[in-house]
Amino acid sequence: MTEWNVERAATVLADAEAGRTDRGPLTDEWPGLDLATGYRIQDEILRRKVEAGEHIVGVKLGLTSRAKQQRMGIDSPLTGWLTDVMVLPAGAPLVTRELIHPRVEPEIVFVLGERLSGPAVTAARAMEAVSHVYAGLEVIDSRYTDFRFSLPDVVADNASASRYVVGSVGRKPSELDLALEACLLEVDGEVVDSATGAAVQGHPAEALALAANSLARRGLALEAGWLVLTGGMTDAAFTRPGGTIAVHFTNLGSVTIGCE
Ligand code: 0L1
Ligand code: MG
Repeated sequence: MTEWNVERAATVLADAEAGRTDRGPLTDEWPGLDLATGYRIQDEILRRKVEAGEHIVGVKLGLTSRAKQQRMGIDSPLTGWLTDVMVLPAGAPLVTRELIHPRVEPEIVFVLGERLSGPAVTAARAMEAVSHVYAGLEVIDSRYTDFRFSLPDVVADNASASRYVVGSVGRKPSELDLALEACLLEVDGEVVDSATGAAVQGHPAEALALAANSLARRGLALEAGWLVLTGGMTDAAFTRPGGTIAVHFTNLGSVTIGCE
């Protein structure tokens, strides 16, 4: 039997993504997989993507809201990497056959005007680093069958990252009360869920601080110009070819994804 290690796990997950095939969680076969090793696998997959020409454009948080934690059965937030290849330009279709089983969730997105480096970053300090706030839709596509995973599994799988769309309305953080910023999630024109920014760790700034402090434990920081997806505000919506998923925010505008 082949031993599990970081390189092998990275290859298995990268192959699943490239081949659009899901698989069982790593921990079914590697019960000793811990959180720190999960992040080493995540970083190894990123290293290979960068070597292949992708550029890091930011970070995503996952499982920052109660809705997401309850749905996935995991109560710890996590971080993952965003690259330029994951961007879905506004108006471009989501081609579902290019992915495994994509789901879509509404997010509040920060663009950083300055570097943000932990430890001990507070929500107030985190917001000072934010240049603009946007609406977003994240497309998640776990490489694990039925999105069944433990925390080390989903960390290794880059927090199920797949695609994301950022809205066109950028607001200065001082113009908004982000805890009260509300969104409606629509599937095929019907409202299926709603939330306010308070769903994300009480305030999305807390999620941003969490990302900076979590990266600092690995000797990393959030860089100026990066995007930060602060985590799904509601449960994720299922996609289907021909379907449309939209989010409408109070002040941040709307974002729509049409699925093919
Ligand atoms: O697949 C998942 O739901 C885990 C990633 C979490 C995404 C999020 O909460 O934004
Ligand atoms: Mg998300």
